[in-house]
Amino acid sequence: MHIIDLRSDTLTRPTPAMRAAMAAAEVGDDVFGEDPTLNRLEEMAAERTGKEAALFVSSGTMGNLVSQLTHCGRGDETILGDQSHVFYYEQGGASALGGIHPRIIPNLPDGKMDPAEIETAIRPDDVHFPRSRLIILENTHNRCGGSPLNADYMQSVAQVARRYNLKIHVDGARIFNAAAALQTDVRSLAADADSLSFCLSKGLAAPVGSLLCGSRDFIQKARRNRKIVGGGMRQAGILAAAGIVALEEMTERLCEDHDNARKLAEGLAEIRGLSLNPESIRSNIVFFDLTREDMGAQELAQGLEKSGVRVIPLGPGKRLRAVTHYHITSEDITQALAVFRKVTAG
Ligand code: TLP
Repeated sequence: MHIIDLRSDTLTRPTPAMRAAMAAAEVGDDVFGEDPTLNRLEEMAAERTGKEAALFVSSGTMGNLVSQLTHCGRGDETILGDQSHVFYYEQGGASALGGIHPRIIPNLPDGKMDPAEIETAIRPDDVHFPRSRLIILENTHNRCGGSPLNADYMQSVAQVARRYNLKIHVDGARIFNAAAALQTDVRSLAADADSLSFCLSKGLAAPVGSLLCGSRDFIQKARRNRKIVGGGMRQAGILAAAGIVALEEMTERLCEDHDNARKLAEGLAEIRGLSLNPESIRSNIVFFDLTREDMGAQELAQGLEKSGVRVIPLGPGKRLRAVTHYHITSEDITQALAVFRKVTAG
């Protein structure tokens, strides 16, 4: 059976060009700074994001953790959204390992946090309070339906940050999706960020890795923090070689994933018992809800799975997620919609 796996874009497997590049990669020991392929990837990442330097890390989670450890000391506070990946899905790593305190404010449906609410959350200098240090934004915003944050919004948050001498970190796991959705480049979306991490191993289809980007000084400190969390890798050029192909060949095609997500959303919206607004789909993530009483999200996901379509049910409720990516074609979406119709009818 042909499986249409819409659980995540993290499922993408390396392309033939990536495998060839990995096999041929020139490598060295990166802890000595001697892996030429890795050094090249870091230079490319810095260039693409408009930052002075970049650091290869094993995952998006590690990029966000190392960034927080670098911007903040023990007892410092970060301000982040209640739907953010850092808050929701990263085991509270910054608190567990760095003694960093999270201050949660609500995410709006489009993934933003109201700049006025951010400002209100910033602590005055008082012995009772932690020190506010860092604002964390997410672009695109995963739990807010893959919505992209534009450069104007970034600027409005940066104005608040500068007024109070706070830094901004962007969890840009899918920043190339954001750039594709907004028809802009990553540089302009990153211009107001002090640091930005992005993933090679989601829509860009590389097997492993993320890049943390920022000033030369920030990245030098981040390199120490990567080492302390066990992230100093040796002949990582094998992985970087795939990452270089990802940056060279895979960013321009992301709009295909977005078109497929929109097609999926439009089809799902027509199915009785499912609810979503296709107009809100801006990138490759589609959240939808079951409106019927007699079926839960787990049950629907199990029914779909039997017919070769995989989606993720979110907890025990009525919400599910589908994500389009490199291995999903427009025909797959047509076929997946037919399966959805069959399973929801039966
Ligand atoms: N997201 C995964 C799951 O963890 C939910 C997914 O399937 O979407 N930031 C954002 C915005 C992410 O969506 C993710 C992964 C990460 C960071 C973490 O990346 P990894 O998995 O590389 O640690």
